[in-house]
Amino acid sequence: VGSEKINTDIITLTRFLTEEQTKHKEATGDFTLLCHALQFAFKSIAYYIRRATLINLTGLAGSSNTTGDDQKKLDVIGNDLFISAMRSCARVRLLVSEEEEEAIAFDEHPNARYAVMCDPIDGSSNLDAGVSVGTIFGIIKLPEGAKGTKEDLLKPGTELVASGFTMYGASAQLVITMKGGSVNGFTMDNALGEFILTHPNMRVPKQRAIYSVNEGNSLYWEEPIKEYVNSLKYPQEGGKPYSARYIGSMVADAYRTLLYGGIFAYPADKKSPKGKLRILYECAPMALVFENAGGQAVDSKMRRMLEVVPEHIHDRSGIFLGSYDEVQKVIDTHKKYA
Ligand code: AHM
Ligand code: MG
Repeated sequence: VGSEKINTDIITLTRFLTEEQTKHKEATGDFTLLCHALQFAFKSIAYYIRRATLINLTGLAGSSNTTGDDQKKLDVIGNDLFISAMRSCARVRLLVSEEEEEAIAFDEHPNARYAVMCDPIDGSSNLDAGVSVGTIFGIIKLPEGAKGTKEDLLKPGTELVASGFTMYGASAQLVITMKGGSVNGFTMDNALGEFILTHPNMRVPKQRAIYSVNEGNSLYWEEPIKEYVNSLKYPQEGGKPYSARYIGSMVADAYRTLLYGGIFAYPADKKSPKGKLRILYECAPMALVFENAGGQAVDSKMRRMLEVVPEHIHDRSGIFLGSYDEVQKVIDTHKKYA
């Protein structure tokens, strides 16, 4: 090895969680245990995604989920892995999954204090082409005496104690943030089988000329969105137009936006007046990540995304998130129409 310096003081996710726990005197270790279970779910989903083509897991599973999408075999596996990890850690009372019509109540753990919201494999239309997909999660703490009913879940994102996502890309990248805390990014080291802290205290750049939106929907867009996107493409007085980047996996588009800056949008439109992405397990968890990284996230009515309260667990919303200044431009354009 010679003069090469080897870092022997590696911060794994496990170590990071332990250190976080010791910062909170009142902590019971329940949250840490729950995060360990999450970590296992991410590792195992990452493993199956990597093996998918080899062990014939791509393609449809022959069933439909609540919103009528065709389910992929991997959607089913990811969902099952996630549910079983959450059940077995015995710290989760309620679980909402994109793939399950009803919230799952773990009645065998009546005293568990947490509820988890997740999209086990988001962006799964990309799976067969080997394009990045991800898992999104949000965690809330149930109040003392909560009965563990659906109503306990219909809370705004301001109630999240933690959220984040894992992107299964060239490597598996885990981003996690806690309420009022910083955003930290970990990279899976397959040889060690550990997530390593590689991106401490992530900050989204204040601005960047990149926009990320499915422009195929522009026929259905409302006027303010049309004006805003046009202003990026046809800037005034010789300004440079923005670059377009759209992967079609929210996790991958959001991860790039977090690192490089810019804006990611999935607006509500005439075809989908409520938007496409789900509040509890897509919009709110991402909004907490971006706010804690110094960015902004708003819905199609330009309300702070974290304050939007769903009426049903699978409710959707329009969303704009990313660099502070880029999201501000959307807000300012909408003000002219108010
Ligand atoms: P999914 O949860 O069914 O995978 O759908 C969510 C995905 C997001 O990852 C992505 O941002 C968006 O849907 C892409 O939608 P579209 O194909 O309409 O551009
Ligand atoms: Mg999804």
